[in-house]
Amino acid sequence: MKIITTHKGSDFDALASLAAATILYPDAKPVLPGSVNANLKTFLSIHKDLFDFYSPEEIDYTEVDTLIVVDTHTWERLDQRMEGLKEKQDLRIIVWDHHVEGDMETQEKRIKETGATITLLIQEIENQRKLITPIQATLFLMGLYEDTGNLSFPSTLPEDAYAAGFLLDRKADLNILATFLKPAYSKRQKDILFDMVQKAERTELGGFSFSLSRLDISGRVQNLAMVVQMYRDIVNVDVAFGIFRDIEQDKCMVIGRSSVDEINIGVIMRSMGGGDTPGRDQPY
Ligand SMILES: [Mn+2]
Repeated sequence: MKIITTHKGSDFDALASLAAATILYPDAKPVLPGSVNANLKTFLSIHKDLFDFYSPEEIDYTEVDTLIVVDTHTWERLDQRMEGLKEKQDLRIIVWDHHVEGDMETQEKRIKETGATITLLIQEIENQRKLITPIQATLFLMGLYEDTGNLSFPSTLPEDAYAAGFLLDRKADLNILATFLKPAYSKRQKDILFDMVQKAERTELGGFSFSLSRLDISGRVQNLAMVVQMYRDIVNVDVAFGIFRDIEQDKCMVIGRSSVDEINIGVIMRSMGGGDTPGRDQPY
C-alpha cells in the first residue's frame, strides 16, 4: 500500500500539497494528520466533502510499502501513529519539500527552497499535463499564498509566482481565497499591535523611513509577522522591525517588514543569524 502524508499542525500548504500529491500518485491513500491548524479546521468543516482523506488510525501500517511525504521530511513532524514506519525495512520514501532540513533518508526527493511546497508539485502537475479542477486550483493557491504572504515574503521565488499564474489560469477563485486566508486576529495580536502603535517612533535614515518596536511577550504568538506588517502599514514607514522578547522562554525574535526594493529584509535577517525563510515567524 502507498500512503501520502504531511506534517502535524497542517497548514494550507500542507493540505494543498497532500491533495496535489494524490493527482501525481493516484494509487496512494492521502492521510491527514490528527492535528491541523485553526484556519484549516474552518476550511475543512465546510469543504470536507471535497476531499477523501484518511485519518491516521484508518491505516494498517504493516501494509505500507511506500511513504510519500509532503511539506516536511522530518520523522518527528509526522503523526505519532506513523512512528513504526521509521523502523520498517525496505520502506520506499518519496519526499516533496521546501524545507532543507530533515532526517528522512531517501534517494527520491524533490527539495528546493521555494516559498511553498505546493509550487514543486504544481510544476510536476504542469509537466505531466494533469488536469485540475477550479476548486483544486483554489486550494493550491491558498497554500501558495499562505506560505508566501501572497507572494510578498522574501522567501518567494520566481517559480512561486509562475505557479500562481498557472493556478489563476486554471480558475482559482480569489473570493474563496480571501475568506479563508483572512488571518484570525486574536485579542492577543490586537493587544500587541496596540502596544506597538502607541510607542511608535519614526526615524529617517538614508532617505528611508524606519520604525523599530521592542516588546515583551509571554509564550508563542501566532502570526506575529502579520502584526508587524500591519504595524508598518499603520505607522506608514518603509521598513518596520519588531523585536519581541519572550519572557517565558527567554528568547528573542526579530521580524522585519520592508515595502521598498532597496532594503532587503532577507539580507538583514541573515546578518543577524536569521533562518532560511526571512520574515516568517512560523516554522512551517
Ligand atoms: Mn510549507
